[in-house]
Amino acid sequence: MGKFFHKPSDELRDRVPPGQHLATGFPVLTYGATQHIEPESWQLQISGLAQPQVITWHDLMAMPQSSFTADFHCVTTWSKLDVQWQGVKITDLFQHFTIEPTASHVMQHATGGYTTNISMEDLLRAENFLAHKLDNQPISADHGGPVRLIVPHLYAWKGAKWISGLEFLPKMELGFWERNGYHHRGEPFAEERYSDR
Ligand SMILES: Nc1nc2c(c(=O)[nH]1)N[C@H]1C(S)=C(S)[C@@H](COP(=O)(O)O)O[C@H]1N2
Ligand SMILES: [Mo]
Repeated sequence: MGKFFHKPSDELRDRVPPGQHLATGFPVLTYGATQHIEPESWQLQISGLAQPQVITWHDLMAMPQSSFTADFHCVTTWSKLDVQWQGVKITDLFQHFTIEPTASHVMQHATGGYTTNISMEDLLRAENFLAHKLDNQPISADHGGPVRLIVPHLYAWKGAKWISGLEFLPKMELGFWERNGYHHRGEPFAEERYSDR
């Protein structure tokens, strides 16, 4: 363990949530099999309480592109600061379809069957994005390429790798880890790791 994790220095400590250690490198954390998807065959299905539609790789590339520097916190206690991504802001993506005002929550769906739930309030923030580049390169399959969701203010399980759908819901439903005992929201500085139900 000592080889792979180290204690944060003083100036970084306030960016590392309680119970977390800095990881060296960028570990891969996947439940189940890595998905291999060609960019040209990637699609995002918009469903539920929204105008149904399919967003293709071509559509995504035509949207405004942004660069992001974001801290990454895995609930298994490792964090990585200042990860460099490129992609499309959720606020820009949401210009492309209408969402019914009764939609309060969203289920993220991923190829391979992973799901994770998030509230509209937590999803619709300026710092959230669909990522397609990591360190200036296409995201590798292990890290969720060609497209994954990143929600920097929540634990990283709240961003689906190989994202394939956003389903807009009238109330909270639980995703894969949330049904298996993880917290419904997952805010790292509040250590929202496990469900209290
Ligand atoms: N589709 C899918 N997305 C996922 C996961 C997964 O198993 N499948 N794991 C989550 C968890 S727990 C974490 S910490 C991050 C890990 O991303 P990484 O493998 O790029 O480090 O992806 C999240 N998104
Ligand atoms: Mo994680």
